[in-house]
Amino acid sequence: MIVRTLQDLIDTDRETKADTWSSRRFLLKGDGMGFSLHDTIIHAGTVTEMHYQNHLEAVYCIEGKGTLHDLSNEKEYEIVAGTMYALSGNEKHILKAEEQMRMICVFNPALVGPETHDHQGAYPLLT
Ligand code: 9YT
Repeated sequence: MIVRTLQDLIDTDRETKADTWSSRRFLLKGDGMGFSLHDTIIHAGTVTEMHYQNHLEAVYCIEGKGTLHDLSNEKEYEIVAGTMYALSGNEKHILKAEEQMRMICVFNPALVGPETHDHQGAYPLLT
């Protein structure tokens, strides 16, 4: 069994910081669960373009408010606490955070640890 608190992750190698977000990674590939589980803060007033070409991601918003723009079909969605989105088709997308947002993110396959976005807004497939 694995038991961790958010405090166990902060300012360790399980926290990855980018300009617009900070990702605290509860579960990674090495934990052997087959997915990774993150508690991610999206900073207020930021715009992040992402395109996870090598991973499927589900995102559950538990705090804050923003807009999700699906660039594959130009649809826009309001994202508030209690809303989930799943990038089931590896959709390229833009997240605009009107307020600080807190998201629970699940990645399949699991991230290994230090991944951050490349120039396309993707994570590399690490082994
Ligand atoms: C919502 C989102 O995708 N934010 C970017 C960070 C990423 N999800 C992560 O690694 O936690």
